[in-house]
Amino acid sequence: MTSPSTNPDGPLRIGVICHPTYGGSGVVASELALSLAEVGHEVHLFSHEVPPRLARSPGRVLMHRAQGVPYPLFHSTPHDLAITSAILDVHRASGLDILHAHYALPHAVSAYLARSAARADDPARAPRMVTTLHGTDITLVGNDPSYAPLTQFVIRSSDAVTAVSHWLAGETAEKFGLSARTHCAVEVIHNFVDTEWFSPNAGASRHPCSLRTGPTAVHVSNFRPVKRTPWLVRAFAKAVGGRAANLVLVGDGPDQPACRELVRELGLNDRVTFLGERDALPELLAPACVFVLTSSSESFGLSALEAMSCGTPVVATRAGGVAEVVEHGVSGLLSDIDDLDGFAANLSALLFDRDRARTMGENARRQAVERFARERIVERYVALYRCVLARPVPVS
Ligand code: GMT
Repeated sequence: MTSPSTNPDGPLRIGVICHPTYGGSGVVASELALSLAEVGHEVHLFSHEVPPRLARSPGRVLMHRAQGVPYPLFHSTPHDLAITSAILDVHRASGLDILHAHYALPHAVSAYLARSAARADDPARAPRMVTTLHGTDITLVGNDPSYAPLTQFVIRSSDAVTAVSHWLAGETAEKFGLSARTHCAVEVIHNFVDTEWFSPNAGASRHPCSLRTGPTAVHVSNFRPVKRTPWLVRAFAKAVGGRAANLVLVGDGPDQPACRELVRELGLNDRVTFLGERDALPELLAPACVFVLTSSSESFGLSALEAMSCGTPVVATRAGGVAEVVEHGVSGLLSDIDDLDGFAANLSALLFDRDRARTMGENARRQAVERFARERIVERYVALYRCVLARPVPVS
């Protein structure tokens, strides 16, 4: 493969670093890696496990599962150091042009270390470092005093920084004191969806609620407190008020036991289904009447976009960047974060007015295709990589 210095439009060698857990940042990173490989770039993905979206695909991404070795002196095995070593190994063997870290911690730290080591070997060959901020790496974890100085340092040290929404870019600038004058500006590149895979035609025959009466709402998340799934169960109970309707909860995480208990308490056992973690998302999203999201903070809401792409309208709280994805009154209905009555009224409106839900679902699909289709957004990342590579080699 020729280097970008000899062919500025040629294929790039890209290292993507991400979390392998069920969660938006790992999904975006895996889908991006697969899309980049599909158009001819050489893509390496570094993580301590194979991310589920990569595992289900035959795409030509070179997976490096770096786990490190346990040692009695370590409290826990430092995967991030093993990942850094794996990146360096690949770079020394075949050369990497770009390291793309998804979620600031610890991946931007690994990218920074690998870039520093590569610069010590040969500054002209060292990869450039792009960091994509996803959400809680800025709003909760990265901003915690125990990590904030390092988060700020790696963001400022990146060759380019992107955020998945304007809202998150604003939060980053405010919390970490970035100024376009002294540091690279945070570029907003919204998340994307594969509109062919997440399609309104995704099979409905085996949907878990196909044997039940009444319309169905679906929610997908990792059940962390920020998703407020118990709040969702309460809002659902209020929205249906004893009428026949169903709630399907997909995913797993810390708040799932509390949700199960609440469902029992509210007598909703026949109406709420816990499916756990699933890969067959289009088949679960497309037949639903409405997708629900009740987060207290949400930088983008990838699962809402995937539902929209399936032609399913969204009822959500107006948290963070959600309003950049869901247009109130057009592709769904939004309410204030603590307005349980408002959320329940919106949910009730779309569950029990099929014509309104259908119209909003059609709008949602159209907006997903027009604004968030995979190909166009992936091109923006490639343009950013090329822009970063066109800059002179840094002196230090
Ligand atoms: O930041 C997180 O909470 C983790 C991350 C993930 O890996 O699930 O989610 C964030 O990144 C997604 C992909 O960019 C966004 O769609 C989610 O809105 C965002 N989550 C939050 O902001 C809570």
